[in-house]
Amino acid sequence: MSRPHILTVAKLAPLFAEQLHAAYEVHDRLHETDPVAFAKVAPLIRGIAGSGESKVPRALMDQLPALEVVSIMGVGYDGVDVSVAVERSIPVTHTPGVLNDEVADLAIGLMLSIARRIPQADQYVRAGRWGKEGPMPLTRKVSGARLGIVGLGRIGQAIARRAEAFSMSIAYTGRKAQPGVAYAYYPTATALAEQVDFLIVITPGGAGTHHLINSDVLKALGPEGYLINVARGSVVDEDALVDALRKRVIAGAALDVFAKEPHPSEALWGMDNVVLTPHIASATRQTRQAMAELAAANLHAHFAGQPLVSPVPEWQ
Ligand code: NAP
Ligand code: 8YV
Repeated sequence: MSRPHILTVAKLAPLFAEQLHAAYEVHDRLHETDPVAFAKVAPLIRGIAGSGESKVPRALMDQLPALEVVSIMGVGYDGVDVSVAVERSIPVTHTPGVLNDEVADLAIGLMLSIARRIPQADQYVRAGRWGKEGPMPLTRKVSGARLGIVGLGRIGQAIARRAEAFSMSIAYTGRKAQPGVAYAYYPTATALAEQVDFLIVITPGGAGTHHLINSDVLKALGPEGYLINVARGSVVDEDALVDALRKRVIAGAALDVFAKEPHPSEALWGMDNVVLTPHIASATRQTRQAMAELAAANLHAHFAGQPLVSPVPEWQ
């Protein structure tokens, strides 16, 4: 029997790509790299494979009459137009759960990095400033401080568990209070920001959270407050953030995600009160392996006529 044809819509992790090549005819980003060749194979494409950052818009799905399944190697799938997939009864799958620890670890790492100025301290030593200028200025204590979590989902809860070990007081916001959760709930990000020293953002991206963190939230966080974003760049109004950092409306920000990836605003590059990482929260060999296996397992299940392992909530 002929192998199903799959279109990749991102430069996929080698771990995922290897599994795809073993089982399918893979057309590697052909719609971008060779539109003429793509037009010929488009009618054969039965599956799309992408990453959490991938775009799968209506315009692409409209060119794929035989499309049956979209598998995203990532928990976030805000780039997929799920309403079109639902209209056409095309299941969409993602990789929840297997990356909770990794993303939570990085969120805590970023919080410590910006508060204790660890990357800046490293630069201070390397530039020979310790010997010339003496000790660095004092920094901000994290243990015992007040943490606000915007989005207390799977990863948000993993962050909260780690923060408990730092004796932090924990509060959160979301669209609703969560039954059985003892942390203080605030109905808006602004109300939460007013009450905390560190605000960690870990919601999905997409229209529902677009610019949820705006100038009002940053003002509420205040000149002693720090923002950490490990969610999606779209959740934070990046222009408002740059302005707030320049004017010291907030003390600092640590960002793993940006409005335009992989080209974050250059205004951030020269700032001393930021820590910037290139969307690496889940990027360890161990976790990417687990994500790749789950993303491949979803495709294999679909083509074997088995139940999907981890469909997105809209599909459940
Ligand atoms: P999850 O379990 O679905 O949790 C999402 C949380 O966000 C829920 O607690 C939800 O609470 C809240 N939320 C949703 N819409 C909201 C809104 N409009 N306003 C306020 N809160 C809202 O998802 P997860 O597995 O923790 O993943 C969360 C996100 O992290 C992903 O979607 C992805 O964007 C991001 N992520 C980033 C990386 C990275 O590499 N940086 C890696 C993995 C994930 P309510 O339903 O109560 O509102
Ligand atoms: C990855 C992510 O960057 O899971 C997500 O939503 O943003 C990250 O884990 C990506 O999806 C890896 O393919």
